[in-house]
Amino acid sequence: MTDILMIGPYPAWDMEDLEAKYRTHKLWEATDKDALLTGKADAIRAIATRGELGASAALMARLPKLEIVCCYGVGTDAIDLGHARANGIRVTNTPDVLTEDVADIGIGLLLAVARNIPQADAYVRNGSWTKGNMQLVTRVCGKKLGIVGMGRVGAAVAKRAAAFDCAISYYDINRRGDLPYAYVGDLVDLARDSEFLIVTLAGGESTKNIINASVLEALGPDGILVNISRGSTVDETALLAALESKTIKGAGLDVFWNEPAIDERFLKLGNVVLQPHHASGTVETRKAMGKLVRDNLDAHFSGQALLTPVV
Ligand code: 8YV
Repeated sequence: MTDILMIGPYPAWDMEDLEAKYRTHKLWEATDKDALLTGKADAIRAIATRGELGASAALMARLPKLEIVCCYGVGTDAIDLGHARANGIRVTNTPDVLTEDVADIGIGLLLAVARNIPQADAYVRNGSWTKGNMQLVTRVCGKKLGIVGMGRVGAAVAKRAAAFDCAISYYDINRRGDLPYAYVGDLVDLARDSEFLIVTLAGGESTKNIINASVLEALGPDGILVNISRGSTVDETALLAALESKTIKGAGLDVFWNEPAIDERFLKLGNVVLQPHHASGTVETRKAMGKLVRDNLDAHFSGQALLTPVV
């Protein structure tokens, strides 16, 4: 049996399949992680990781027989791709299968913040409805939406927003000639001209803190920010200040710096809706993601072409 290192758990249906075919070493369960890595260094040929857990160069360097890193997630920003490339280590991810669910949550968070859906739920549950009328909220349909990042998820968000009759503009490094939406080459300009911003960018150094104080100021006191990309794309110090001082109206956040131990200031805010990095977390999508990870592993170890190679 081939030895694989798992950085974090997968759902039971994936674990069963992996454990039937491979000798799995579970790093998250190991009381002495160092001993596990040293003891199995000459056996481990693959890493199965998750988007938010990744695989560092230091970890990969400890495994001289490592051939492949398979990521349960589309974002590979937490995997040191440079190290993988330089050392002939293949990397795969799970694109496409999660696009629609992530886009759904982008629109869901926007609706939840603008229409105060969590507050409305609390209003009914705590009996306030019997004593008066809930305060009026913000319309979503027909508004100006800026999408930050027009990749697969950005395009899927745009498709949904078009059905809400939103006027759609976007910022990206590349202009998409195949899409009908207005391209804005400057993020501050996009924020100034938008009522809502939905961030769908890939994480990594080039997008770190790209949603900064200037972007938030341009979005303005009626603006809503939604982040379904990576926590790293938003300057959280600036965001918390903007939310606390209400220089933006609100935010819907699926991702954060320091997940899952997020900044506790978020928990005290009434103008945010928070998600536990769960945009791809439907049974349907997670089954497809797990299958893609397993199919990539099986393909690699049977000498077939990888299904979704990154490196
Ligand atoms: C996570 C993600 O991988 O696709 C990505 O990049 O961040 C997510 O889908 C998911 O939470 C599984 O760990």
